[in-house]
Amino acid sequence: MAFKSEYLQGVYDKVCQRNKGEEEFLQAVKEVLESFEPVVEKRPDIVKAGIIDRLVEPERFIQFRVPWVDDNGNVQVNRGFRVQFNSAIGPYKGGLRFHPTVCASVIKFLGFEQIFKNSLTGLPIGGGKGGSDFDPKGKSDAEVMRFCQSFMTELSKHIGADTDVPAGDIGVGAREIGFMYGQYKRLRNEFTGVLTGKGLSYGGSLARTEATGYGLCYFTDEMLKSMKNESFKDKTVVISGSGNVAIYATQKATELGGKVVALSDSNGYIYDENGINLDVVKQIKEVERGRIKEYADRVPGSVYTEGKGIWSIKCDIALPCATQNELNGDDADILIKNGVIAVAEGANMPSTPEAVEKFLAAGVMFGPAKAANAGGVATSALEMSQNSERLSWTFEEVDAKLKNIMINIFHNSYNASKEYGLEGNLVAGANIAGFAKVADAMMWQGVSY
Ligand code: NDP
Ligand code: 2IT
Repeated sequence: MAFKSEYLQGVYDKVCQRNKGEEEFLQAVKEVLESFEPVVEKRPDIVKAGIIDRLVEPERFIQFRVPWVDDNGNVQVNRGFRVQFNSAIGPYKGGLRFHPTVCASVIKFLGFEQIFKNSLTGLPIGGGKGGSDFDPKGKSDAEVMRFCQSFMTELSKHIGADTDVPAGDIGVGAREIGFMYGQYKRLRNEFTGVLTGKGLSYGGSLARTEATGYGLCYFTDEMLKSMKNESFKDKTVVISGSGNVAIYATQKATELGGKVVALSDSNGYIYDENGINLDVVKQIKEVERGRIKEYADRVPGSVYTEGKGIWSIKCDIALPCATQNELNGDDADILIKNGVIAVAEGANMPSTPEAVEKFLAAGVMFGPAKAANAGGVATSALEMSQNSERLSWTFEEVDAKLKNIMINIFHNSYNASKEYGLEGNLVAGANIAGFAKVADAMMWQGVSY
């Protein structure tokens, strides 16, 4: 039996039965249920009300066909998804991912995690996620537009500014959000805040682009300070990925005094002992939509290495910002051997359960995704507020709110870990703190879902 509590074992067994073979989803559920061992002991009322039994089953799961025509006139078919996981504390909220690996399991794991993350922000947003197995890489702008229009034609039937508000994730940035917003408006004849991550000229929020990466560093900084009286100053930092989250994490970590020496993509990684030149990265990734390999051709002294292996670079702070399960137990061993003091997750579920266990056992400060990367969705919620008010706040206002939210998330997670006898275990702390508000709202609302 994986669980001490018979009740939790029963819940987990049922999830396994109902979602056979959905590895990522089962992994995410297992981790959360493990954190609930002390909760079910302390709160028989939660068990009796079937809150956890309901929590692991999505309120709604939508899957649809997305047909579109490529530049050669050929018909292509992709698969679209939206999971509306939990609406106890607010409208469903969560990104859309366009990547060939997207499937029901990936969307459900992301939607499930989003429930707790969104609750931790302290803002009124429920959990949702969506996407498609469409690969934007190598597609023309016109192809991306036709795909987005077809995807939104179905999705528009299920979302709305007070119902479900999608945003970006892997493969979905300003370009895709713009095309989808235009199509939603055309179909519904409504100018509302139905998506976040919008362009500034049509309702987007300042600092949303930067928010996840900045928020990750605000969280990490607070964790370093509160737990070990440390900071980013003069620390060597390794960041995986080279997309939205990685770029703005690099920017903030550098501003806070750290030296970021490596970035990666799914093909390989670059190492620059002088510290990453972010202008070059932004030109390659944001302007040219190129590969990280090109950095080494442009910056003398930097080196590109094909393959995984970024975690073999010696560092004090590691920030995985690419994708799920990108850092395994062996990577954790190397990082620990090399003296890493803190790991914080910019990506969703980037560390395998073995890796997390090793970090916690070795006393490495560990910031789990639900807490550490919540700055993106928190700022999305701030975008929703601005849209409702038909106002826009300054960059400084949004950034100050973001920082405050991240500091609160750290302390709420830390305090929950202490309250439940697991001081410093932020995995358990974030899961329990995120769950508290959702459970309370579900209790008050009766058996409605
Ligand atoms: P982007 O599409 O901007 O960048 C994704 C990066 O991750 C790219 O460098 C990409 O490399 C790499 N990557 C993607 N899939 C894989 C894979 N299977 N193996 C190795 N590398 C991969 O996405 P984001 O930066 O927005 O997202 C990164 C992570 O952060 C995701 O886990 C996302 O869920 C999470 N996140 C994002 C938020 C946001 O606001 N954008 C908020 C909170 C979390 P390549 O180009 O080779 O595919
Ligand atoms: O994983 C995430 O939190 C996101 N991709 C951001 C979601 C959002 O609604 O801004």
